Amino acid sequence: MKIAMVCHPTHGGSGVIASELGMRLAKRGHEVHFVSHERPFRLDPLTFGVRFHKVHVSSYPLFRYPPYALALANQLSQVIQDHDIQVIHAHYAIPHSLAGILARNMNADRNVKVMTTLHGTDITLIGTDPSYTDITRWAMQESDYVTGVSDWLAEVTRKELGGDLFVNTIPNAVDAEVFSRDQACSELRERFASQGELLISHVSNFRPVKRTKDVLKTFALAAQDIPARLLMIGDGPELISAQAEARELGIQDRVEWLGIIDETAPLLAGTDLFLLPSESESFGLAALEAMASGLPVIATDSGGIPEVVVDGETGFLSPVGDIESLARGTRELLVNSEKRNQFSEQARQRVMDLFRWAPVIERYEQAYEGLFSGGS
Ligand code: GMT
Repeated sequence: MKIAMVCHPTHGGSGVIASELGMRLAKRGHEVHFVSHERPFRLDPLTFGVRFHKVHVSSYPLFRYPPYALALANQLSQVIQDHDIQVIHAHYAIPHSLAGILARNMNADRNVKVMTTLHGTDITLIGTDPSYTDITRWAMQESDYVTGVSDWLAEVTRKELGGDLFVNTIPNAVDAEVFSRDQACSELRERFASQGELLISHVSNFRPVKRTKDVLKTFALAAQDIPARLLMIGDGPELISAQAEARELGIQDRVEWLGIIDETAPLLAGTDLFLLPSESESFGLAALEAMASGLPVIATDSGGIPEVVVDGETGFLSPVGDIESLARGTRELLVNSEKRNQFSEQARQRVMDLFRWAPVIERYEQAYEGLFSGGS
């Protein structure tokens, strides 16, 4: 098939999923055209069958807000015509799905379909913002097919936008060869932890929804008398206040701020435990990558996280903001290496059973085919 993939190119789970999906579809013989304002960071532009089309947004002085959605729709329309695109697969509702619908309608003489994959904040934050609610609902109704990355997200979407909306869950997946204990780099581990020290990791974009300060508070309480260090991977609006929090908690010497890292796999695999105390996650791709790397995950019992992390089996889940509970689980796995290893194996096994790419790709392929046979 000829597919136009639209996603956010910056660091974030939806761009990762779109890139990994697109490259795999290309390896299976499809022609995949990525359309965005930058090349998505996980997209290898040399992948056979993959093309990247950059969206140019002109900044005319009259435009206080350059109309990216329109430039995207225009570029999509050109790609449809130049490459006989059959499916526009939009990751994230606004503006991608909307631009896809515009481009489809601009080419009404062609049989182009729009599939939208919802990733979470496009519904929970943007879709519930009164400035965007009606247009998000309309974009979902006008999409030819809508998928969501967890049952929780599908349910929330129906609740927020209308009970009659059909949202099929196709979960996220992870490359279990790239994210694997086998990728652990001992030099990297030694750089951050001395002999006998344990390493806890956290990866996010440090936005309020990630509750970055809870990572620090949990670490401070759980590891107050345990030799352990914390690796903070990522960057975002809460970085400065989180660094201030680390100083206030007196743990600044035990925390490494590593900034954005494109390839986290060798680093993650060299750590022992992963923290994700988010306010909400529709899925929690960071947790899935950690589990594939053999890390038990300490997370919150929020959103779609329980569909990924099993409490008492692959990690521990706590109520949002409950630092004592988060710290209790963290501490238990820090002091009990037997349990840590058992959870590590179970985490990896859960990924292998439920979240490998091969079956997920097949489900997307079936959905694409169904768009034309009426049976998706
Ligand atoms: O929230 C983010 O950090 C970015 C956002 C995105 O669009 O990249 O993440 C959402 O999509 C990911 C991939 O499906 C999910 O794993 C994340 O849970 C989801 N984030 C939230 O729901 C907060």
